[in-house]
Amino acid sequence: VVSSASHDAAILAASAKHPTVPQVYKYGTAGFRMNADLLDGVTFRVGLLASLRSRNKSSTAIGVMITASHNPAVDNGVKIVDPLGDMLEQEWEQYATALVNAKSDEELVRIYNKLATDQKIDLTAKAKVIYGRDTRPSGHTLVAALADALDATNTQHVDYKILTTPQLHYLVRATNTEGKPITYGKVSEEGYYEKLAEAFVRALQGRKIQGTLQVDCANGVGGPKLAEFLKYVPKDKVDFDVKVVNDDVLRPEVLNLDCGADFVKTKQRAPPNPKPEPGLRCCSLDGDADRLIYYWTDPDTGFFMLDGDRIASLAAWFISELIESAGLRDSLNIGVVQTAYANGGSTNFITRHLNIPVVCTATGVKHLHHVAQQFDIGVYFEANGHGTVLFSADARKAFKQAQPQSPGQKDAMEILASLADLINQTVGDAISDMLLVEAILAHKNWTLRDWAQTYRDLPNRLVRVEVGDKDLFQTYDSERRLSHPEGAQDEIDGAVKKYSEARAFARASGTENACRVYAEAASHAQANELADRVARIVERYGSTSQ
Ligand code: G16
Repeated sequence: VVSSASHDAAILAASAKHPTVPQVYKYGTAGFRMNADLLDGVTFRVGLLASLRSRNKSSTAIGVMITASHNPAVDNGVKIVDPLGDMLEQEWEQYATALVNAKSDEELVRIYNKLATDQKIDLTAKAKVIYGRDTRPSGHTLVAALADALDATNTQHVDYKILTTPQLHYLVRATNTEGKPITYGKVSEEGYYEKLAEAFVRALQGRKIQGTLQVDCANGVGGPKLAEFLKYVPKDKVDFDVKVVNDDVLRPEVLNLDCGADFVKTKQRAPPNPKPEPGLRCCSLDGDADRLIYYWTDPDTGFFMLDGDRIASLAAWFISELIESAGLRDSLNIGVVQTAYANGGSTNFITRHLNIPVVCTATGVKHLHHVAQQFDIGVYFEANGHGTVLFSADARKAFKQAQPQSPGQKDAMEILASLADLINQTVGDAISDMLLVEAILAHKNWTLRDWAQTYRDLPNRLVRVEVGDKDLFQTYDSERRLSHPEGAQDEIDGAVKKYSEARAFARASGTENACRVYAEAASHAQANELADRVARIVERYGSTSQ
């Protein structure tokens, strides 16, 4: 047990080794994310918060992930994972922001102690933090800053070294449920692979996977981790022919460069290297393997992409059919959660054709996750390929305990139970989502072309606009409209009116120093023109010299 004076002294001494660079920091869409040179002090302070959070949550393990996911290699980031593997509770984001913005070591200690007092945190209680990082070289020193904060606060810590983001989320939940009836899985990376491989075999129920799948790993952590996972798939039970490409993690500069899910989604084309064979089933992960996009190129019609909206509609369709076959339609509800980036074509298909309600939230899986938890089965995906399917405790119980009246019902329940294990319940997980898609395609005996024919996307375009001050842009209505700068929304509305079936919006990114503009319309030419017009409006209103 340490006295509060020695606790303060330990933090002061450690903090002196990890100064922050003066500027305003904000816990954004996915934690603090910026050029890695600015992050040493930030990561140290996040370590302090993680230890407080653990003590605030009955000494359960809290996760810290060091990654900048889709951002360029020079960036890095740090985010906190709550005890059940979901993102840090939003109220605590402001505490993280306050700690990181402290102007001196003394002020830092004051804010830290005030937070402990306000939240009635016992600083002598045990605390535990587990952490991992992606393949960025800067991760190494940031982890050292984090460990210094954990040592200074007497926090037990486990360094899981290089992991995908969803693996760290898995480990947090597994750690906190170990030995309990709600156990999530073995507390190891191996446990993660075993759980997924076992559930994948069960989900397939002997169905054959057609042809080869080429997986572009963005030259990030997904490459080695996917290769490792594949060793766990039993060859005698599943013939899964995967070709892993863009898996070079030794040259940091190629991370996310002209490859990966963000490239494919924003550029709407396949990575140039290796050029996909026409007709080959392909998918791309992002830099920390939590996003997934499918695509193929056709010799006649060219590139075709199946993004997060397509994955959401495929999963919602398949699962609602299974619920029907299992005779559980009246006892379990299902809903889909999307953001403003969801293609209007997908929203129409899900609500009108599948008859499943759709809720729209602000960007960031932390927002979608909480809304999805309100359904027995909550399917949530961002158009960029980040998402998952959540099953409530009632749903999981029903899959295991309901008495099947026919072999068909029994099969449906077994597949549903296997999906609840296969699909990561903590956060979007590209490897797990990929196995889900592969299992559904195998059950339906579908090619990507069959899948693509379920509905028509409205032509759309996403543009990144650099502005003088992105914080001028304030939104409402789940980020579909701008309240500030004044006048900007009226101009956007005026632009949208000029096109048919059109929709457009602008918002400040929470992971990059830029604004994003999305536009969709009846034709590609119109969507492009509208996106350009709105981008010019944003440029004008975002200029600080205006
Ligand atoms: C992160 C978030 C996603 C979000 C994306 C872009 O993804 O986890 O939920 O969609 O950033 O956010 P923004 O438009 O605010 O920059 P990732 O894969 O980079 O961690």
